[in-house]
Amino acid sequence: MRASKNRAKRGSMHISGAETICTEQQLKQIAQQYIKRALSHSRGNPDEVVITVERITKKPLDIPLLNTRTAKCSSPDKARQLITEFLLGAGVSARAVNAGLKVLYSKKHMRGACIMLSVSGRRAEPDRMRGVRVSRFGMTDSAEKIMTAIPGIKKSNIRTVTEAITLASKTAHHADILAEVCISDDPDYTTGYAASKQSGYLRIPCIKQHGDMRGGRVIFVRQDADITAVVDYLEKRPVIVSAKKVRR
Ligand code: WAQ
Ligand code: MG
Repeated sequence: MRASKNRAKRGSMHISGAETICTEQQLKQIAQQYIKRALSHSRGNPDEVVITVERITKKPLDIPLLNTRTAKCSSPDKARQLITEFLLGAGVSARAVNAGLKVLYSKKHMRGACIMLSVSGRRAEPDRMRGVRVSRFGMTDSAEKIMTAIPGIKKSNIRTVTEAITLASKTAHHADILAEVCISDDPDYTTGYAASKQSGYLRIPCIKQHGDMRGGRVIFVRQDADITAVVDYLEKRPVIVSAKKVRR
């Protein structure tokens, strides 16, 4: 689902988006939920809502759910420090960390993610205005049950966190991806995350100020990554995140 608002002269503004994998039987109910979501979003009222449904013919790849931790963080400054430490630990260069932070805290708003080369800090996504939209991912029921048991997550936020961890688990699974950082563009959602296969999913509270409409996602890839293959994996490869393979 994607919802957007028309703005005079400035083109359309992205309001919200969501994606999942479901059975044919679940389709009607999920489409209804997505339309409801599109029409009641904190970023505003959309002028256009697009629902795309596609049959998956390839068997989804079964990948593990990332482990979750929550950082102690009480300000965006501290969050920047935590993000920096996380990324350096994942093998991202200081130069690429700074370039990534610039994109994450920029006023420019994208619908998808920036793909950044982890040594040079060069942006490699084919369309810089749109970014790369990670899609075709879902979670098994047993993994969803684990999500509801994570301590410290408000009930009303479980859906957001579940979707973010599913996306992050898919992203982190690719061999050419070193790490990902995300800040929600919802003005009332101030917890972001950093994730990698090695370190798991680190929730970062107070990553931005309440009321801030900015947000973004940056995916750091190996300097010599095959970008076309990475983008194809992120956008097209069906993936199911399952709990049975959780690493502890
Ligand atoms: N693929 C790539 N980038 C995306 C996607 C996607 N499917 N969805 C959103 N983005 C980018 C886009 O630039 C948005 O502006 C930005 O990420 C934020 O998207 O554990 O809600 O959907 O509590 O607002 C984090 C949860 C929630 C942390 C993140 O992101 C936690 C969130 P949003
Ligand atoms: Mg959002």
